Amino acid sequence: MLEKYREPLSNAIAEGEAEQAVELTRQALSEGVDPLDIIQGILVPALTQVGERFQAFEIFLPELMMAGDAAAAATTILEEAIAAKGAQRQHLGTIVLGTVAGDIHDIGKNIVSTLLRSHGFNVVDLGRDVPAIRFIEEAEKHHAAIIAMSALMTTTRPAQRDTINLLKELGKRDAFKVIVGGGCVNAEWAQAIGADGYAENAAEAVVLCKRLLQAN
Ligand code: B12
Repeated sequence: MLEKYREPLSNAIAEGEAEQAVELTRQALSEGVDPLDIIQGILVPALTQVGERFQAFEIFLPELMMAGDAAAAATTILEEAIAAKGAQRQHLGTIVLGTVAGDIHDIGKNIVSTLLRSHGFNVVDLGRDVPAIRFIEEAEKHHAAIIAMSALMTTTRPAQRDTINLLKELGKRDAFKVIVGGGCVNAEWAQAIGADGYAENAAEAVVLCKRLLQAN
């Protein structure tokens, strides 16, 4: 069933056809396709390809922005479907989540937020372009167990390290678990900056957060 939507939905995103992307997403969901399969199987590969074409100067910023908007519109529908499926009442702990300073990419961060919520976590979503100090202040304010940072660019990735270093400077490193993710992040980077964990996608982020909280 996913196959049926791969080409039309990928094209709608690549061409920045937001309405069509939303319509196709609704159709796929109504036929019982799993929202996470649409994200991982169609949305992420389509956006990866858009990114590669941008990097190769085959498309330019307006096209990148239109593709981003189309993907964000489809994601909103998918997030609603995920939330409706997993309306859990349990409270597994609080996670403060945001995209780091200087970075406005938030499609992936929003998916992580929705999935964590649907699995019973209380997520305080700080949005995008979040300074290091704000992650810490909000985590303290909300008695969070985990600080989760998304970064999509090699130029903004160091901001994840800045937050960890600031926690150390303030003598608060042990107060929170810190996890990192986003397109330009990997396990080696997470280890190098002293994060407590990394996850490649939203589903793995849920597993990671559950594991980290059990270890407490
Ligand atoms: C869409 C997009 C945009 C949209 C963003 C819209 C939005 N609301 O987010 C717009 C058009 C605004 C945009 C702008 C720019 N972009 Co852009 N963009 C992309 C693109 C094509 C897709 C990103 C995306 O949404 N992927 C899909 C989501 C679902 O994947 P994800 O974010 O990785 O998230 C998943 C996992 O990583 C994980 N995850 C995510 N966060 C977290 C957090 C935690 C804690 C955990 C555990 C897991 C986790 O779970 C998610 C779901 O599975 C990427 C290409 C790429 N390969 O990433 C370029 C890309 C990131 N952009 C790039 C660039 C250069 C820019 C601009 C600088 C362009 C410009 N000249 O202005 C600006 C930056 C502005 C800024 N200050 O941030 C470059 C970055 C290069 C680099 N230096 O590393 C990329 C890689 C394109 C490229 N190949 O050149 N962009």
